[in-house]
Amino acid sequence: MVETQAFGTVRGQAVTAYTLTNAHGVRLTCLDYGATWLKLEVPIASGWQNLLLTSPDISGYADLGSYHGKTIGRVAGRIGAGKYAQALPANEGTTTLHGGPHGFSTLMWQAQAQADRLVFTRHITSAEDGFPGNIDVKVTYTLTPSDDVLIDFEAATDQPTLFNPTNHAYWNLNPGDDTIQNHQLTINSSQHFEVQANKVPTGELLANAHSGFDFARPTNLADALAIMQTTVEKGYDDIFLLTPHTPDMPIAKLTQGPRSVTMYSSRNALVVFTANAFGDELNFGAKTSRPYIGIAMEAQTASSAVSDPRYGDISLVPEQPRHEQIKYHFDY
Ligand code: FUC
Repeated sequence: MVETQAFGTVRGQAVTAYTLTNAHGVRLTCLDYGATWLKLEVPIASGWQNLLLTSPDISGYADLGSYHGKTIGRVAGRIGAGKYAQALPANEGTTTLHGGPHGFSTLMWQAQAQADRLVFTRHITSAEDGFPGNIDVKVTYTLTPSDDVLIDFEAATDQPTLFNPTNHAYWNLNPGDDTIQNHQLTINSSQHFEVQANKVPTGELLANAHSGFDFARPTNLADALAIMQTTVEKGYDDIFLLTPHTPDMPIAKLTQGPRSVTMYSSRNALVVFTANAFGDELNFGAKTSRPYIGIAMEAQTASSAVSDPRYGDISLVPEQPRHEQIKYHFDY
């Protein structure tokens, strides 16, 4: 079943929310603006509970700083100045963050709704976002009968370019207004990337063990965040290198009470960001915006891959389309 709802306008263009419902009553809602994941609602005794941080209206999505729910591309994370052979448009000092100032998250996409999937397509020219190559991109959200959400990211190009997309959903599994400090997190990782002051990775790896980065077993986020209070960030904004794994092995699991989200990806990194400095410039409705109100878990290829082939390949070349997938499973 597909329902549509008007969701305001961006730069004069009408934005539409599309909702799919599966046989269990799980509901997935996306916007054509930013190919944004707006809500993931699970059935509970009194109705539905949304597990995502969601702004009540389109004004929340015109803010580009939090990227909540947005599709991120062409390249997730940070590309430091000079790390790529060609100059890229900067939007954080001299760094290109999350696809730069005209990345996927800022664009209107063409939507096509089917019974179990929402398909967003976009032709993006080099002139439009400042990356080399004109690309055709397709982002497909599928809601399965077994309460999985699959996001498929596909792209083709006419010139060599880069493609390392992700989704920037923030989770908060609480029914009420509590932060994610009462959640447990597990990550299939034993190392994370050292970063410079501007958060661009140095290329060096650091061990997770015996530090606030050790999520090898289910770990209370309150305890982990307490350790992180000695850091500048006072929380997580970090790139975890995933342990080599098969596509059917979870890369991460977030749990609160009976509810959990389990993530799968064949890529080698997970960025974890705990909304460390969020304040009242953001509006998440009944969830009061403040530090740790949500946790973003962004599956991707390690951003160091842009200049260091040891960490993967994010190149996109003509005649060789790329396809990446992130899978989320929900228990509730
Ligand atoms: C994550 C972080 C960034 C940024 C963004 C909203 O991806 O790596 O620092 O704050 O989220």
